[in-house]
Formats: sequence, C-alpha cells, structure tokens
Amino acid sequence: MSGNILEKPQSFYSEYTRKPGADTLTTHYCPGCGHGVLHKLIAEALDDFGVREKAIFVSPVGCSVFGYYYFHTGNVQAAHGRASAVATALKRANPDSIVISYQGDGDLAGIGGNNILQAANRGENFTTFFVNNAIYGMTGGQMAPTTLIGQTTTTTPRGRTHENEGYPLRVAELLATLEAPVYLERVLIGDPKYTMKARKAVRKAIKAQIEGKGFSMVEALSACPLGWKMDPVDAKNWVQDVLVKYFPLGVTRDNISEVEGYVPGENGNGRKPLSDRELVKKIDIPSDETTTTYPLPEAEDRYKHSEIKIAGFGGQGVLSLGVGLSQMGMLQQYHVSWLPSYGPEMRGGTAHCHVKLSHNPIGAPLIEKPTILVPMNKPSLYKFEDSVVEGGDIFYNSSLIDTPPKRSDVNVYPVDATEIADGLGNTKAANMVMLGAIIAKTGLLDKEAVITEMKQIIKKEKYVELNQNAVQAGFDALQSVSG
Ligand SMILES: Cc1ncc(C[n+]2csc(CCOP(=O)(O)OP(=O)(O)O)c2C)c(N)n1
Ligand code: SF4
Repeated sequence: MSGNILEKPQSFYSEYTRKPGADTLTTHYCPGCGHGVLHKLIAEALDDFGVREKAIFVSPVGCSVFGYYYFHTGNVQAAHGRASAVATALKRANPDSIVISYQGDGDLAGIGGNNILQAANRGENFTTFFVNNAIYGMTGGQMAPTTLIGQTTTTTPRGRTHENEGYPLRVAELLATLEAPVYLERVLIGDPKYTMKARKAVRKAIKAQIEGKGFSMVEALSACPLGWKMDPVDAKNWVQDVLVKYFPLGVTRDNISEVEGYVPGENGNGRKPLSDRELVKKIDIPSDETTTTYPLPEAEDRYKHSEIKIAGFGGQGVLSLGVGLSQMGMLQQYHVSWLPSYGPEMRGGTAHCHVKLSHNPIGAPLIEKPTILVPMNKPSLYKFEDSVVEGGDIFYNSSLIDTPPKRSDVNVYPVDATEIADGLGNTKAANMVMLGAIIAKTGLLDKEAVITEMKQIIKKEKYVELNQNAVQAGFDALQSVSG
C-alpha cells in the first residue's frame, strides 16, 4: 500500500501462474478460510518494510503448502512439522534475510511440536505465523492438538474428550513460559473488526525480526469451514463465539523493547545474542574455570574447510576421536560440527562420525565426500574409500588393515595406531595416536595445545598422560614420513 492508493501488494505475484489450471487470479483456499487474509497482512507488511526481495517464505505441509503460488519472495517447502527447523537453518545461513515460517496447527503444534518449542527456546531470529483453525484442514478434518473439547472431527466423531485425547494446547501461552521469545500474540482473522489488531501484530512480529530482536510468533485463530463442515458465515461466528473462549486474544509476551537487536555480520549470525534475564542469572552455575583459547593454526588452504570421516568398530574410540578433534578445533578458533552415527550394538558394532573444522560457518554437519578419511578397521576402509574427494587424505590404521587403500588420486598415510598404543600400554589410546598423526601431516591443530588441553577430551585424570603420550607418538611416527 502506498498513500491512499489500494493495490495488490508487490509481495504477491500479480497473477498466480504457478497455480495449475486456467484460473490464475484467485487462490486455492476455500471461501471463508482465514489463510488468504493472513497472507495479505503478511504481504502488505513485507512491502511496507521494503523487505520483499530478502524475504523467504517457508511453507510446510497443510493447506498453506502452496504458499509459493502466491508469495513473490523466496520460497522453501518444508516437510511436515519441520518449518521451524528449516527456518532456523535459512536464517542462520542468511542472517540478512527475513524468514517467515507459516504453519498450521497440525503442523506446528502436532507433528512439529518439539521443533517449534526448541526454535523458540533458542530465540531464533525468525517470525512464525501460526494458523490455529482447531483442525487438520488439508486432510479433511482430523483432530489437531488445538481441537476443542467436545469438537467433532473425523477422528473424534463423538467429540474430543480430555480423558482420551488430552486438553487443547494453548501454544502462545506455552511458548510464553520460555525465556527467549521476544513477542507472542494471539489474534483473530476473519472479521474486519479484528483485522486491524491482527495487522498490527503481524507488523510488530516482522519488525522484531528486522531489528534482530529474536523469536516472534503470531497465532491467528482462523476459520476452516470445510474441515468444520460449516458454511463460511457460521464458521466465522464460531471463531468469535466459541474458539476465542478457550484461546483468549492478546499478547502473552512482549520483550521487544528490553532486548538488544543484532546487526548481521557484526554481532550475530541470525540469532540475537541472548541477554541473561534475571531468572537465568539467579540459577547460573558459578564457574571459576577459565578456558584458554589458541590462535587459528596456519594450515594449507585445502585444510581451511576439512570434512573428516572417522570410522571403525564400536570401542575403538572413533566417536571420541571426533569429539577430540572438534573440541580442540573449537579452542583453536575453528567453526566445528560433530555428528555421530552408531551401529545397533554398544560394543563391537560399527560406528562412524562426521567432523567438520572450518574457517567459515558450517551449514550442515553431514559429510558425503570426506576430505579426510580415518578408517580404524578394514570394513570402514572398504566402505568409505571411494567417497574421499580427489586430492584428499586417508589416514588408515595399518595395524589392523593389511591391504592398503587402492586410490592413487589421494594421499595415503598408514599409521600403526593400534601397535603404537599397545606399546604405550593401552590399545584404547589408538585413537589419540591417530589424532597425533593427522596433526603431523595436516597442520590442522597445534599439537602442543592439544597436549596441554588433553584433560578437556579425557576426563579421567589417570588416563590423561597416556593419551598425551599417544598424541606425541602418533605425531612423531608421521612427522618424518614424506608426502
Ligand atoms: C510426514 C507427513 N505426515 C502426514 C502428512 C499428511 N498431511 C498433509 S496436511 C496434514 C495436516 C495439516 O494440518 P494443519 O497443519 O492444521 O494445516 P491446515 O491444513 O489446517 O492449514 C497432514 C497430516 C504429510 N503430508 N506428511
Ligand atoms: S480446508 Fe480449511 S484450512 Fe484448508 S483451505 Fe479449506 S477452509 Fe482453509
């Protein structure tokens, strides 16, 4: 909207040509549905704040799954319930963007219940619009977590009972018990007399994100005439006369003025830096331990983003080697990630982990093509050898692998890890021998710092020295090897 001229927001396509069929001017929503009105309020706000070009609309499963037909913004589809996880990733990877997560009640409060709770609790700096129509609309009217007691749905044909299905969830109130969210409000969509309040809330929530304040959500009570098997007028009245009695309108959290915003790239990565609230301060565990940090090691360029896969039998310390690399990486100023993958057995089964050490923020922890492979036993070498990138490194446990890797386009380093560890008096230290060997050849970490900080990886005091010696021995074994 500009001046007194009423026009369709630029944040909508002028024609919905992505929608199948000849009708490219109307939406797919049923008459009387609240989705269209909320879409319009969001689109107008994006226009008025001038953020259309950097807005990303996340539509998960539900009637709004086709949001990309309408919003002339970036669009990403999320799996059912995962919009808040996808929005988290989008915002963290693109702190300048304006991320809108748009979810129904089946999606947000049902299958995605834990996702929204965790995202709100982390104070992710994106905006959620939560359409509470007390039913699963798209699939024909099953009970949602917000369905009222006594409400009939296809899965509660005699009406929801608290004995059988529990009580309807009040999401805006639930999230208000968390420390992090900055703004939560419940509004009503569908009747003009409530629309101005809803419009204000939509704008406030988006503005909070623009200012880098943190997590905001607007819960919109909305009619679903089709799911409720009502005509649009009765449905509109039911929202105002019945739904609103259980879900009171209003603000359940507004901390916007209390928190400092962040400036992308300067003091934030898409999340606002959480200030300690009084409650948190009171229960903060006092700590007098100070952590020493070390400068980023000067390794070759190709190690500025290392994707390391470590694999072996359960019990070989594969996962702890990964943890060790990551913890030491953190102390030495890397961005790190560690993702374990366990076999079904506790001991003797296979285990592997994915470790990333990077000079830049890491988008996702999974590794498909490692730049460094560390097989501790034969099956792991066979399984992962082909996946290593050309020019990458393989450090293999030559004590247990008698057939060396076949690849000629990678650097191959045999490390007698198990034998060296046995010589030090404990087979279990083979993983730390390997750590020393990797450091010797890649320069990824500062060896002296790793030895000094060994107690951060090895918690039991009596094993610290053994593992320090193991790192040194692995380092010595490979330092003199050329290549
Ligand atoms: C993993 C998965 N489970 C189930 C479905 C089926 N499904 C599609 S839409 C939907 C319900 C969506 O309801 P809601 O989030 O309330 O949105 P509304 O349709 O009411 O806007 C379900 C269960 C699916 N597509 N994917
Ligand atoms: S089924 Fe319900 S939520 Fe879906 S478009 Fe129709 S009225 Fe809207």
